[in-house]
Amino acid sequence: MTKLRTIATEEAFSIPEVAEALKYVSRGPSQSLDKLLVKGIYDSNDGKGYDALNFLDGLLDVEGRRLKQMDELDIDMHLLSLTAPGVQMFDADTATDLAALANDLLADICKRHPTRFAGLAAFAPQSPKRAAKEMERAINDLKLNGFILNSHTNDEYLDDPKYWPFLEAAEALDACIYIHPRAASYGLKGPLQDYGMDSAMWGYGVEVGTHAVRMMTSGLFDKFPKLKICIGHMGEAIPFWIWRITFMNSRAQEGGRSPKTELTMDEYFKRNFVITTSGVEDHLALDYSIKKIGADNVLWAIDYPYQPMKPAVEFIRSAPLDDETKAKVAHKNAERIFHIRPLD
Ligand code: 1WB
Ligand code: MN
Repeated sequence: MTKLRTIATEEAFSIPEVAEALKYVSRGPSQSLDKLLVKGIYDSNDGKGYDALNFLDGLLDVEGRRLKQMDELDIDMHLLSLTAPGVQMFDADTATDLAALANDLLADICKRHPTRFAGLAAFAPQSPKRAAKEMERAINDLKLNGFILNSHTNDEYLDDPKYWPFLEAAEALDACIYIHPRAASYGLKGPLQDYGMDSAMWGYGVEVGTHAVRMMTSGLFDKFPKLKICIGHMGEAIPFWIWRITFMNSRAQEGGRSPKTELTMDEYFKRNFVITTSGVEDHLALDYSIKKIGADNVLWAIDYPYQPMKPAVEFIRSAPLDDETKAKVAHKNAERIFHIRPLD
């Protein structure tokens, strides 16, 4: 058997300018639930960072230890994205400028290592028209591979028409938007504030799952039928819920509580979404997701540096899948969705 190409699709990085700006956000008056995590990573005084795992070093270092570890573990590629909350906690001008800077630096990394790094471009949803322009620049000039969005912006979601200028741009560019979690929006955060539930343990999935269901139920995908959205963490539990979402949505439509849509919810989920395995190293969940939404719709990811590389690559290599299915999950779907050049 030929060697399995591995393209990891939810791999976080940052730049010093964004890290510095987030430090000031963590000291400011925002009521955002993200402050718990942002303070831990960007403004910790023990020099070690959040949970003593030193995520900040892992985020800022791309071409050094990260690449070396990729070599050691035979991981071909990281698809990099500016880590959550991205630029979405800044004012519109700062966010627009920092997104462009991060995209320039990301494009440089990808150009230096074209077979090892690809990248998702950041953009500032706070300024939708400028975001659309940055998207065009990121794809046409910088040759980046898609976009990263960290769920809500100022507690608002993509079904809000104010954001449609950049959804139109992404659709026209045939570039997928990866919706990564951040902490739950203001209205959703109440019971998630205790016991560490704000973060990846639970709150992140509730936030992005809610975002994705809003997009489907609002009828957004009738407006943007070719828009592709990627969500991580084995689809933020939606594959497991999709039968019930579909059934109950059709009842809500009949009762006039949900807008009429051209397709059913499960049809939108299969047509407009792909999912990644980030942070869910569970063969049973992988098998179920492939059977439920199709082998073309599931992509492998690590979630570095929040998850270690080694168990994630062992997870995909040892997955009980036939060779063709495994190749799709490990690299072929990523090549198709994110326009990454296949190996000759
Ligand atoms: C963690 C996980 C933190 C993720 C993150 O900060 C992200 C964590 C942005 O485990 O604390 C993630 O992407 O799963
Ligand atoms: Mn992640």
